[in-house]
Amino acid sequence: MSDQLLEKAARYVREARRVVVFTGAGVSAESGVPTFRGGGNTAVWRGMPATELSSAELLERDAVTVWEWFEYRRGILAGLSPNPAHYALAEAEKRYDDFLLVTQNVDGLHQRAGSTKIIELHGNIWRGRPFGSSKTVPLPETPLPEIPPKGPNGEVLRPDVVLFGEMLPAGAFEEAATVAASCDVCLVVGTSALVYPAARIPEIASAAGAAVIEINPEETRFSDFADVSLRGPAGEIVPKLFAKS
Ligand code: BJW
Repeated sequence: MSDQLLEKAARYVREARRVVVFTGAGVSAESGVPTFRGGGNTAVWRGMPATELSSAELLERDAVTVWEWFEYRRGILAGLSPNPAHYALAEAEKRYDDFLLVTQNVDGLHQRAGSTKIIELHGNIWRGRPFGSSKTVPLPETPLPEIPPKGPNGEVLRPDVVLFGEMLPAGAFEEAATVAASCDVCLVVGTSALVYPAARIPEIASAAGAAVIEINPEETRFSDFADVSLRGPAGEIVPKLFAKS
């Protein structure tokens, strides 16, 4: 990544009043969280790809296997910590009156780093909810005492995570889209931007005239929309970008 590109991106960030950050699995890669597609340590478990494991179809057929897959990941996540990218984004929100972090991640690492202005489009692995209900139950403990876990009234819980073929939490996408439509700068960090409707968020920002800055070691389908592409790991580039802004 050249100093010139970093300076160009820093200028956008410095002059912005309304900032949206859109993050994906890559922002947590340096914490040790596997990404879904590319970036090396792609998630496969018991020979099944994440697309099959994290599907509404499997949850309906075999909730125990889905919970075992989530428990395997919760066990890994419990030992991991936020990295410098998470911390830099948590600091950045204090600079702006209008700031929103829209994450596709379910790992909770942004909140552990201190982010508060956040929308989780795909839910959170540390919560469950009864089938057919949006009333969430915190599940901070791993391993869980039983699988599937039960709620306070003995009701069977499912993960509070948006699986393939499921709708996003009511209002979450709409709120993120409204803010994206009026931001000055949209940072797109560590995502392949392949999964919809989430990937619409940076597209909406770009179409509305925001400067789009992509941070990713690899080219993505979104690279063509970006005003600046900073190639490299988020844990290195995000802190540098805000330090220069
Ligand atoms: C680094 C780095 C470093 C590495 N620093 N970067 C149109 C066409 C075809 C299909 C569809 C369509 N519209 C919708 C669909 C279906 C589907 C979909 O989008 N499929 C696509 C794959 C095509 N979408 C859905 O099913 C959604 N629901 C929906 O559409 O509902 C409406 C509906 C209902 C009923 C019937 C029909 C429609 C819901 C999608 C929910 C996705 N959930 C998941 C799993 C969560 C559960 C779990 O955690 O197990 O969310 S999928 C998975 O992908 C996860 C992620 O949030 C999401 C996005 O992935 P992300 O974050 O971009 O990660 P990667 O791995 O793809 O990329 C990592 C990037 O990091 C890479 O670029 C690396 O280079 C980079 N990287 N190291 C910075 N150090």
